Amino acid sequence: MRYIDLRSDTVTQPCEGMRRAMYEAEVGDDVYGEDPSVRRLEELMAAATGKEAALFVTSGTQGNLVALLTHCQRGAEVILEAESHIFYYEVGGMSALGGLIPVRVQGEYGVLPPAAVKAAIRGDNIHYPATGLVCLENTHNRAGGAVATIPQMQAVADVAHEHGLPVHLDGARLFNAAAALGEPVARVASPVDTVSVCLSKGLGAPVGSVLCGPRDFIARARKYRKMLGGGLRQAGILAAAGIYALTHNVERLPEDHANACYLAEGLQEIPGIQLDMRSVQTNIVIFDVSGTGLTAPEVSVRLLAHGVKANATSDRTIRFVTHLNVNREDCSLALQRVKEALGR
Ligand code: TLP
Repeated sequence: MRYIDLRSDTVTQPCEGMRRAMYEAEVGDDVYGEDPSVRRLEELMAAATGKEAALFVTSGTQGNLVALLTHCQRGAEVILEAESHIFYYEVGGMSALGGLIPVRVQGEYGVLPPAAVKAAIRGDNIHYPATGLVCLENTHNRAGGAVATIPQMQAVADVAHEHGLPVHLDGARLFNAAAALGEPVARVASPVDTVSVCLSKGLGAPVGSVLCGPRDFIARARKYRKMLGGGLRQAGILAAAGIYALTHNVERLPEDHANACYLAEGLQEIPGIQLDMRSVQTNIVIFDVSGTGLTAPEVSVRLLAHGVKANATSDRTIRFVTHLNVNREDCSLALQRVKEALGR
């Protein structure tokens, strides 16, 4: 049986053109700053996000951690959305390795309310830890790929900046956000000081993220990347895949969004499944299966037996993610298989 893999947009296979670009990549030792392909990727991403400089890192997790370490002193509080990836899925690295304290603020569809952010900023009191940073996430993973608009991001950034705080954006799927908003990536990133963008999600590269921000910030970040073991040598082989992704896989992102919408519309017709169409804005569909009488992990096992790979994101919810290796036909077949798996 051919599996339809909807676990994540991280599961894509590099195409032949991408593999050829990797094979042919010009390389050098990037710890010496001598890898021309890495430099080119960093220049391209800095330009795309409208930031002065950029740093190629191994993963989204490393990009966020390097950013947090560079922005904050140990013991500082970091304000982030309650269900943010940095809090939920990054192994607590900010606290374990950075000595940083997460301050979770409940968002709506992943969007932080500016007033709640303001209320979470610490005042000047000898007893308090200092607030060091405000983090945003766009698109928001656990909010079902929901998008924050530029004015929504700007409103939070204004509060942070008024209090002298920098703003970091977990932009793992920033290109999806920009595609959904119909805005240039740089405009979407304009409210924030720094942004980490993943190449290995919707863009389809096998490895890598890029952290972008002011030149002096990136110079300091380079040292933290080295500290975390992220100083790679002939990394141009990987950067070449990223350059290929940026030049070939950005314009097709709306296709993934349309496929997610198609999946969502089909899923909500299936008895026992509940879904909030308002959250379906990009390439992620999170749906509640509790009406089937099964738990989400149980449904996930049944789906696998019927040839659909998908992750449970809680006891009640399953996540489908579309990407460049699933087309409309696969989505249609996936819906058929969900019905079979649930005996509908
Ligand atoms: N997300 C992965 C899993 O970790 C859940 C996925 O399959 O969606 N920020 C956001 C918003 C992300 O969704 C992810 C990956 C990351 C950061 C971390 O990126 P990597 O996996 O490259 O460390």
